[in-house]
Amino acid sequence: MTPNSTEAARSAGAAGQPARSAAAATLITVAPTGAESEKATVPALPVTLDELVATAAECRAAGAAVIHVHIRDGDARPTLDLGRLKETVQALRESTDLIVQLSTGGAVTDSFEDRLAVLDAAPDACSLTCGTVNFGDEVFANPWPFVRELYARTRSAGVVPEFELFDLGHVATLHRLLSEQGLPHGGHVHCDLVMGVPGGMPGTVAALTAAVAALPEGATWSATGIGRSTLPVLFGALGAGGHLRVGMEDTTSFARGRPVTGNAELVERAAALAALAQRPPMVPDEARALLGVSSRH
Ligand code: KMH
Ligand code: ZN
Repeated sequence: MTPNSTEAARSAGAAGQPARSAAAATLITVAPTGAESEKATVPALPVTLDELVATAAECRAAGAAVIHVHIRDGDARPTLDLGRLKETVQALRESTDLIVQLSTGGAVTDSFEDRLAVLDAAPDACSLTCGTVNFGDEVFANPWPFVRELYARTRSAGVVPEFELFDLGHVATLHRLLSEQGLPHGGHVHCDLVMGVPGGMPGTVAALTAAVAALPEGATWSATGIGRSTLPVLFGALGAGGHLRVGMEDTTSFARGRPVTGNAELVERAAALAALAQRPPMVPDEARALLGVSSRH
């Protein structure tokens, strides 16, 4: 174990600094598109660059600080085309001050090679899933050698990872990563609990509490509940001092029998509930300070 990794195992806060834990303000991430829903069945899903940029601006105005990005091709199918990813990063940076977090999860059909190459689009941040999980009828594959390689590349590329945790075993893998390689670029560990995926941990307050208790000391976290677990997870996360991820990647229903009309209404609802909990949304510059993402200027 290197001195850096020893420190990481002890505390996920930056070395020599107090751990940045439960915050007074709420970090809201919007995940507007995902790779699973089809435009034909969900017309409000942003799939073109223009739709994504418009959504990003609306969600920023509603209280989002981070955008978790999956892109689509000309036929609205998920793609990891590097040219399109670079164009998307540039367009989002020009039109908003949101932290741009590219998905390295992609779709379940994407190759490991293409998923690693996402970092070449030079985003501010990326998702990094810490293990394989059944994903409905599919498998979202994240074997240890891939996770280890992706983490090493985030460190050398200077991209801040967000550790996506779909199951308690993924938390164990996060500890293993940190003890082997040390802290991420930016010096701070931030996780996202993705709950309620058929095959992953359930979207319940009991599961959230267990996962949070197992996180590295000093780590911050957000949570999102897929489908009908959206609201239980949102309320549980706010009550437990966590941050929030919302968006049409995770739910396409606003309420029973009422489809989401756009991502902004999901962000607006999260922001209103966070304000009610006396933890109003943080702006992107505050999120940069929390996550260790460097300022663009
Ligand atoms: N689309 C899922 C297979 C991520 O973005 O990093 C993977 C996913 C996770 O959405
Ligand atoms: Zn995603």
